[in-house]
Amino acid sequence: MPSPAPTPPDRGLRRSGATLVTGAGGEVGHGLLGAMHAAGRRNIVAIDLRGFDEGQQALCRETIVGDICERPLLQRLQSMYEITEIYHLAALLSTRTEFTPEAGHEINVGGTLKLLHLAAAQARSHGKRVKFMFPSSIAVYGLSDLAAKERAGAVGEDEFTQPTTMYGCNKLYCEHLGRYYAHHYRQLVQDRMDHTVDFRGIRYPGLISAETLPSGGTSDYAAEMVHAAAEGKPYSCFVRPDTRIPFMTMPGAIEALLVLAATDEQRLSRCVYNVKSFSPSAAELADLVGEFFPGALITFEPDPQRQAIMDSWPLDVDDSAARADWGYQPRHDLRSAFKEYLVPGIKARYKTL
Ligand code: AKB
Repeated sequence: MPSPAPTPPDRGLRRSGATLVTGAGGEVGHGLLGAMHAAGRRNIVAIDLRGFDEGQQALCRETIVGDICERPLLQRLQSMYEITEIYHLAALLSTRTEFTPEAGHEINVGGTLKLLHLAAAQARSHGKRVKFMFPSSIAVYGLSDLAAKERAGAVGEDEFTQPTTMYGCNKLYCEHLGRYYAHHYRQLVQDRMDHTVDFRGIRYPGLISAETLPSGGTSDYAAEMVHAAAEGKPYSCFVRPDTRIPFMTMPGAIEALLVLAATDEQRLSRCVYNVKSFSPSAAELADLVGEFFPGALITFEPDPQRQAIMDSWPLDVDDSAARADWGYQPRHDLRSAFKEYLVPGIKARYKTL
């Protein structure tokens, strides 16, 4: 369904100030809209290919069901709003992208490029820099085999960036695109406006949400395990019990994004940061699920292809730069993630006693 033709602004009317959130109906978007509204923000324009429920609509100035790759939609945003912040969450995750790599590239890279261009055009039209918040991923890392993964331990932002998935390639390239728009965009033209975009990214580990079900990620086994237990359903885990990668809870992920966004740019030594909270094995996750949901029935039937992706992602990440530059602190450790967030949240969602 093509978006409506752009509505030209009336003469004399100013465009409304706005923060744009793409992929707002997804896992991160769901929590981000709530956190922004709770913080008193009333200028959110939310876009998603999927519809929005009434609760989400109540949190936003406007909700738009549309494709960020469609030019008419981008032109309408340009004519209607003075956008000073963009949270670009729209993406096809690692597992889903492997079935349609070219489509994944179109969405993940094409969409990001169009939004970076919108940010630069907005900055030139209203004269203020546009803050562009970008959720990158541990998928940008590629360890050659399990021995290399063990040896590497907690990897730093500039190590092992040889992704083995299209999604990881997309995220890594978009980090470079963001850096280009922030520091080198149109560097040879005379009428260049310096630094139109303030690009900031976080390389998220696996994310576990109590409020939403994961969709299309290779790290989804952690959240799927917990949700299945809460519904009283058996769960067949698609990775080995010894599989270990970094994770964090959704509230921790959203808090980190908002803290980074609010940090004075002078304090930042880099565009993109690692963050993490805990790095459990799949077996340790299953044990905790069994402790909090005694009837949980979890088995392990590794899918060799998805296991290979997991084995290329790091055991852990070094988040010292985030801690030093903008005071990042994990919101939960593994046990408090279950006790304080996941178990009460998921029991409320499924009304499990
Ligand atoms: C995925 O599993 O693809 C994502 C990610 C780690 O970026 N959740």
